[in-house]
Amino acid sequence: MILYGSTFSPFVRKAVAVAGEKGIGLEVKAVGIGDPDPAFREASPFGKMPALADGDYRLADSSAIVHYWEAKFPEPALIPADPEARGRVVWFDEFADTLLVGCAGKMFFNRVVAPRFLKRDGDLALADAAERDELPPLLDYLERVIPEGGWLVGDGLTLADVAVASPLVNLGHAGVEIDPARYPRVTDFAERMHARPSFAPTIARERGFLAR
Ligand SMILES: N[C@@H](CCC(=O)N[C@@H](CS)C(=O)NCC(=O)O)C(=O)O
Repeated sequence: MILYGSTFSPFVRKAVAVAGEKGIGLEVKAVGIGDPDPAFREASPFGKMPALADGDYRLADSSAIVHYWEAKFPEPALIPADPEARGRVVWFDEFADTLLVGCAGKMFFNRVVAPRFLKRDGDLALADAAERDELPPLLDYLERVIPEGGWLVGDGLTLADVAVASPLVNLGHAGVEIDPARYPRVTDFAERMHARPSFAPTIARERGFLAR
């Protein structure tokens, strides 16, 4: 099974981590933003990553891919059957993909992607404003909903945890230090999630690349 994308994308990293948690064998084929690779374009009609090729089957969008895997590889379950729990998991996946990535992306794109990958200046004022004004309410919210030492939904790991943990990696790449005194639960959650085998090697590779 081939996943097209770069794990610097929080959506791609989320999919890779879900595959890791489920023990799904994945070949990650690196493609960049706007990549013309025909196989990637066939799997992703609008050129967005990640995209999947599984035999003859093609699918784009991290959430669509995760739901496909959940149906195809039900164990371990990352999307609960219980209606209320499932609704909450979908909420956190959406929260992460829209609000959290939208905010973290302003810092990550302008401080990292633009200068490092696109060889042009980023809008640092926009990044600083996002860190100052947009990020605190999102972290305040997470601090309220993450149970101490626990998971976002129910008693075990779900897609909610993976989806929220992924853009927190991009914040770190963008030089954001989450204050452990103000956000003890978010800090502990991020440390626990990013130490998991489904995240740790990816993060180490990304940090190694950025340190070059
Ligand atoms: N909702 C999509 C979002 C995918 C997405 O926007 N990926 C970005 C990278 S972080 C991308 O491919 N951007 C390239 C573009 O918009 O052309 C998902 O969950 O996969």
